Amino acid sequence: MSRLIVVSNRVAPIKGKTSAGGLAVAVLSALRESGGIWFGWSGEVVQTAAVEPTVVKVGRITYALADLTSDDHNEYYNGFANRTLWPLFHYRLDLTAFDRRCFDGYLRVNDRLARQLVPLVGEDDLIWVHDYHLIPFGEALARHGCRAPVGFFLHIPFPASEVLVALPYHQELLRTLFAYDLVGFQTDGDLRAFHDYVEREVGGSVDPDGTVRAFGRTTRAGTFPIGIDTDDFAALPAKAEVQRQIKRLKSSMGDRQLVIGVDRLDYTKGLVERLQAFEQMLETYPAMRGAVSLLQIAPPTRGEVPEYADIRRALEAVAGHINGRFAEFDWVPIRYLNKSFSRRALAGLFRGSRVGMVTPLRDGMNLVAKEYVAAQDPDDPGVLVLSQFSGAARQLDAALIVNPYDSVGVAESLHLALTMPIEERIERWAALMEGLRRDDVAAWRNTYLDALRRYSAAA
Ligand code: GDG
Repeated sequence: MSRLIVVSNRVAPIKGKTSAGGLAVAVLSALRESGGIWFGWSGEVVQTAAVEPTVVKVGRITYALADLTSDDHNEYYNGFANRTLWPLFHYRLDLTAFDRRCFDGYLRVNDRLARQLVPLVGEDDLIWVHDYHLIPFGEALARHGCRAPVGFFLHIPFPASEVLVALPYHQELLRTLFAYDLVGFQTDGDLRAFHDYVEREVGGSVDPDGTVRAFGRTTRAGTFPIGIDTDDFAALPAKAEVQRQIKRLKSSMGDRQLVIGVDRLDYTKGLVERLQAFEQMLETYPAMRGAVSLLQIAPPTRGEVPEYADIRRALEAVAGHINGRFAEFDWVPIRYLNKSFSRRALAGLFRGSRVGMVTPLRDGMNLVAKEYVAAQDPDDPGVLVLSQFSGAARQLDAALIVNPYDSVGVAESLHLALTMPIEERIERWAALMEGLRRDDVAAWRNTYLDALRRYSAAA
């Protein structure tokens, strides 16, 4: 079996348990199986970046870590990746910064990282590059003489071309995607948007077999929806420490029901709209006052990007407003926690909650939706309320699908979820779980890597 090289902006912690999220779980098990390298940013910002990455070998996995200078960090990471591509690809043109200097920094860092990786690449290796930070990485590899097969997977949405073309250098960026042997997207909608861009904006063409031609180059593109390690997640609530925590949660709630939301504190996750829909539910259904609380966990991320401080303030204000309006001396409607929990603790909180609210305004997939379902008690499962704008909604159609902008509609669905008879809850949950077991993270990884091997052998 050829050796795998995974490239992502951040590398999972080398030491400690694999309590990491979806990407890390998928990648680690593949690397353990075939042996290989995980290459990415060390997380360190230094004055002068070393020419070679730091290499640490643990079992069959070699971690290769590169540092960034503070200019790199500002222009590549905080700048073009998180202030341009992230908001733009999530349809937030109003929050998108257009700064050529940051784009140049992004290209420069991609080039340098690729140059650092090339000496580590062997003849039979297979390279898998992840996400929006690293779109030009494949082209940079080729520039530095790498001939190994290289695939790319985009974890976030691919936007409609009307949105994408607002980026002044969209062609310069998008042509680099054609250096890959395979470009993977989360959903058919993302793939369609990519095809549409190719055909209508740059006069390219798409063959029925998935071959895409543009800029005088050829690549393949397909849909590979990411999954979770379903059985592993489903086993977490049975652990003794998680059982203890579920008990504690239940005794804090008494007879009341809990609705849970878990999201990085990000403006794409629809947190303010979610709280407003919860408020709407309390307004429309007064019997719910005192009977249900929303536990919102929102660990802060990307604190150096100003838009993230804004969303934090907005969320605090709306949570405060709702609690001020409805709270009683023995009940608060919103429990808002601005910190992170262990994976196990999250599984316990999911298990203890009657409803999981996953209502992003845009999301490539959303793994929390899948984790919430996997953590449920098969005999008494909770209900998932899921945004139509998440990639997950394409697969999890037995959830209650909502439009997160429609607070009245979300409030109705939430009420329906809270009052749903047990037979219907079990039926919906079983249908969701069947899909999650079939399309798990191993299936995602294997389908993608098989396709990459096939296409690169045919090229
Ligand atoms: C990107 C795309 C796509 C959250 N809080 C805590 C915690 N988490 C974990 C969740 C989940 C992961 O982080 C978040 O994954 P999501 O998929 O929900 O969202 P993004 O971070 O935006 O991920 C997304 C994903 O990539 C994969 O392709 O689905 O669309 O945006 O696993 O459980 N984990 C722990 N403590 C927390 O407080 N331990």
